[in-house]
Amino acid sequence: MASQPAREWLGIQSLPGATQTKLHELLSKLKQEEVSTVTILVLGKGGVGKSSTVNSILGERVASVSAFQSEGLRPMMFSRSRAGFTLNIIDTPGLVEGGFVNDQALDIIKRFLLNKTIDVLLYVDRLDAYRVDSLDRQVIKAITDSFGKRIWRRGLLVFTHAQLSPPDGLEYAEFFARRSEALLKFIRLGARIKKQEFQDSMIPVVLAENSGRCKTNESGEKVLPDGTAWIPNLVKEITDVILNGSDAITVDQKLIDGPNPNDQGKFFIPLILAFQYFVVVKLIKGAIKNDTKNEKKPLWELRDMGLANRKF
Ligand SMILES: Nc1nc2c(ncn2[C@@H]2O[C@H](COP(=O)(O)OP(=O)(O)O)[C@@H](O)[C@H]2O)c(=O)[nH]1
Ligand SMILES: [Mg+2]
Repeated sequence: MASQPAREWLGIQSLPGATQTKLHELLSKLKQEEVSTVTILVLGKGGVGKSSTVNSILGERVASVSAFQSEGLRPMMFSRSRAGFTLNIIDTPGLVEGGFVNDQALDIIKRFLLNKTIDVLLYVDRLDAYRVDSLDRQVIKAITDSFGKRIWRRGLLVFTHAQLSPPDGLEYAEFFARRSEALLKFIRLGARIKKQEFQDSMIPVVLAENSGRCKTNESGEKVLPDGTAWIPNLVKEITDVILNGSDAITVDQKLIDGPNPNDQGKFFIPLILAFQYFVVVKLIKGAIKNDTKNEKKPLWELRDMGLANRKF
């Protein structure tokens, strides 16, 4: 798929000055580390705020936002460049349809990503959901099966709708901690990551509030209930993930067609079975051969050979 050349990132100028300064600092930090292109993949269920978050980061209304999940089927990549730095953000349709993971949607996303390198995965969900269920686990498993476990080393969990009043008189921090813990546990289970490994490289959890009614600070930056300006905070976490020493995920044909990247070993199973088959067939054939050798020749055969004349 031909990708259009990156447009100048004008949207950044619509963000408050304080945010622009912080973003520029982060971009130069990346450039110092010789990272000049960053590609962010945004995944999650439908209606959780993926497109809105893309728009918030870019400072432009480019991804179409809908309250009623009538998203298109195709992923969209928005590319913006700024001072020699290119940011690609890939917005995707929701991964769930009718209560199940939509494999077709996932397939389309994988094909779209062919020959692209994913630097960061933003897994988006709502903060104001009170339960995680088997569907969350299925979605996480589907992502893991498609891109491999290691995509989570490049993953960030983003909770939208961060400006909420927790239910049941819970403190905000307590509610956030519980919600994070519940979803992180599902990521660990869905991706089948060992507990220790998971704790050693904790997936960062970041809050976002895309609503136009989000509170702002004196500089006009949208803030979380604790006063953190969330856009620079999210971009900072993205930068940290890029520099955390793990590898980016390059999507090649092998990853798309190939065996489940988590089951590399299983690739050999057909070969092993074929090998066993040949060994067994050989053994059986050998056994039959021996049998025929040892077998007494039937009389008719002896007769045909002219050896049994007298006997008939
Ligand atoms: N209050 C609030 N609404 C949001 C937030 N993010 C998204 N929405 C709304 O949720 C609906 C779905 O958002 P959208 O970005 O289209 O979700 P997507 O399907 O995951 O791309 C839209 O009506 C958005 O305006 C948020 O952080 N806070
Ligand atoms: Mg969307």
